[in-house]
Amino acid sequence: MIRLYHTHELHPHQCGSALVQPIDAPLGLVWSLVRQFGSPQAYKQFIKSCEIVVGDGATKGSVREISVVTGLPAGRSREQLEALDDEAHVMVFSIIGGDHRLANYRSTTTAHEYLHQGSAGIHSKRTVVIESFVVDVPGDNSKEETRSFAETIIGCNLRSLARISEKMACTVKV
Ligand code: A8S
Repeated sequence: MIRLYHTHELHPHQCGSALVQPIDAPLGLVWSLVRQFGSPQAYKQFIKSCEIVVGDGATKGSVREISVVTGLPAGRSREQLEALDDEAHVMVFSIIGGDHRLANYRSTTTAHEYLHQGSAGIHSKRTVVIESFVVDVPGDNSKEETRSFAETIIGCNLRSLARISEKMACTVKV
């Protein structure tokens, strides 16, 4: 499953990698945040606003226009939903425009549930989210710079997703 969705062929001028985020919350809850193509700001903290400009935000081909918070080397990004599978828990989107340096960016996010065996035989449902990406390396940057830039943003997004999901899971429990 992981090999199927997170193995990408890289052209010589591209880079990419995959990040893994364990979350102490059930898959259904985590997925309900990830799957909202029209509301990435629900957990992505660098996004100021998002508008669906093509489609309904749930079907392949939908396009969103996001604006980014100030302080980043970008203002806007136009992104297309390539796949949203609520059964397999897979979401793929690509960046198709904007005033930033991530050309031909494509990211795949999958979520997987596992049973955590706690002390005293207490079991809880936890989730692992994996996000991988491929992107062109701009001519004046190295692969390493481009990869670490994207990884920094994705890492922040995934930690925020974990924080919010765990908070919501906690609220539901009590
Ligand atoms: C995502 C992942 C990334 C988003 C990047 C890498 C971006 O939204 C930000 C800064 C940029 O310079 C590029 O899942 C862009 O959102 C925060 C505007 C695309």
